Amino acid sequence: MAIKHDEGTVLARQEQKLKPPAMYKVLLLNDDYTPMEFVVMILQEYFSKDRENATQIMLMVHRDGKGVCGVYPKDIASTKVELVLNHARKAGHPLQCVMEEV
Ligand code: TYC
Repeated sequence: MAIKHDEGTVLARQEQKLKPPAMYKVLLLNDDYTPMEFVVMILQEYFSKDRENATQIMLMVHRDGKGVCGVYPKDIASTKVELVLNHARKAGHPLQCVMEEV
């Protein structure tokens, strides 16, 4: 006869412990030198924004100093930061892109 444990099966215990993955905001920071058009292109290319939405986000960053481009699991957020920084440096712009836990 099987022994019945109060704690339930191993699978049930694991399911109870599973937490949703930590999510990270990816932000663009304002600076005085990166062209507005370059920032709009970055938002379209790496954050799947249409031109209108990309322009709104760019203007918000320009006005407020920073703005959220999207929210992603950690590895996706860090890859986006790296790709954006590589693209900006290659183009000779000082654009800053950072991530922060939600
Ligand atoms: N402030 C920049 C300019 O006037 C534009 C800009 C917007 C730069 C957003 C960075 O994340 C940024 N050309």
